[in-house]
Amino acid sequence: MFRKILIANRGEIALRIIRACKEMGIKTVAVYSTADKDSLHVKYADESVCIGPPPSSKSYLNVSSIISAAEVTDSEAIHPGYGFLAENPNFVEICENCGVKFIGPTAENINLLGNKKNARKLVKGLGIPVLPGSDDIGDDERELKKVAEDIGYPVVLKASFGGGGRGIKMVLSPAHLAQAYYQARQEAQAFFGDKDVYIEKYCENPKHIEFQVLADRFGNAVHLGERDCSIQRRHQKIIEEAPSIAVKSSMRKKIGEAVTKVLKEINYINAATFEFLLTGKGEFYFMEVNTRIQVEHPVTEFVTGIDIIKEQIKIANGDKLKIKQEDIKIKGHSIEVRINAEDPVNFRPSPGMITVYNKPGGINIRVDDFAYCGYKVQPFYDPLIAKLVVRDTNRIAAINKLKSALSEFWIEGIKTNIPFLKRILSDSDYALGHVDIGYIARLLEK
Ligand code: MV4
Repeated sequence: MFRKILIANRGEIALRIIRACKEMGIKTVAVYSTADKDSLHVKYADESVCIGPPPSSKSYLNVSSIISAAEVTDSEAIHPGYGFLAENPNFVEICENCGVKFIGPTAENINLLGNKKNARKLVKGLGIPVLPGSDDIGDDERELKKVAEDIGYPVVLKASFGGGGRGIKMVLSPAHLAQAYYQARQEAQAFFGDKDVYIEKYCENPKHIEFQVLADRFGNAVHLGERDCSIQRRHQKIIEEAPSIAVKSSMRKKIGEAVTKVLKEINYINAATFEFLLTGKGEFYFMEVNTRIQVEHPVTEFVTGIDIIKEQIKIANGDKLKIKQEDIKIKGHSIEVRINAEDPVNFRPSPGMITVYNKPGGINIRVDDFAYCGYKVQPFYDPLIAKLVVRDTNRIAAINKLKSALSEFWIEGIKTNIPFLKRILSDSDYALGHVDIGYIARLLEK
């Protein structure tokens, strides 16, 4: 097993990875920007290296600083966490060329799935349902018009290299198609450096369901069931749960088997998440694959009992996946809320000094965080300061446990979204499971 791992990230995920390493007897190296010198990930790691000034572009995205840090500390592997360099195939290649193991998929895996149009074509060919659309639309406006007519309006235009909600345009009628198309291409070029876009039928009021998967280099792959991540605002997830009350075990088995088949087919290695839209009629449609550990992985860990970070490390080390699909049982119901340093009314970031920090405790209550009393929340990064995750026997019990735990969370000095989270947890539509990707917009209209 690796002797020492460098964690190329900050915040709660850096701490989460350090904990997994400690339990496995692996030494850890934290990297940090000057703004993060007082962060817990720096204090809890065995060693730490400053990699630059506060802006991410000069620190957590600074490839040469990070590689140098790995070399001077004799680190054998790098865990990228999520965001930053986690899905950058060039970084993966640089790591491998420098003799440092990247804890994640291969550069080839990321290249293949990072192009959403290609990913759609690939999974479609392997029997996974995709929305009606076109694999290839050239530069021809007439052809585009015809494809849209065949699909039926409304349609969406998506950037092949978009993702996470960026680079998607809805078109309601033929009159708006051409303009939307040129605008979509121009924006795709500006944001993602590639103007390629594809077209799909627009899916009305779906749930966002995603499947967690793990695969080793020997062709073994398992799925850990799904998460329901429908509660989001402007493509930022707020509440995630596992399992989804809208997914029957027969459907879980069917989709799970299909996604593990894709992984085996493309020799995928490590953790991945397959995102789907689920319609009110119970139809699944593939959206995209995320080739990283995700923020919301703890809900899956709670209902399966599997430590996904430890599995990632073992897979990267070349170990054979010991988990068998038939041994994976979904037990109870888990819900996670994301606690952000933001104004609960206007959602604006609220950095500053935390003067009181008291977190909840109890059986089946987990807090993944990195703050403490006296810690200064920095304005340069993601506003996520903690994830509160619970597990109980069923969804209603989990909601009640979460409400109770949230009432114990006591943070002063900065504003947090806790009041907004409490409002959702007390909403009758939420309790009834009447949620889809438009839920938050509707709640804010109430
Ligand atoms: C869609 C869609 C409806 N129909 N595709 C947004 C994020 C990106 N991964 C894909 N997204 C969507 N694709 C079709 N054909 C609606 C969305 C979407 C969405 C998806 C998941 C969670 C939240 C969302 C919010 C707005 C739009």
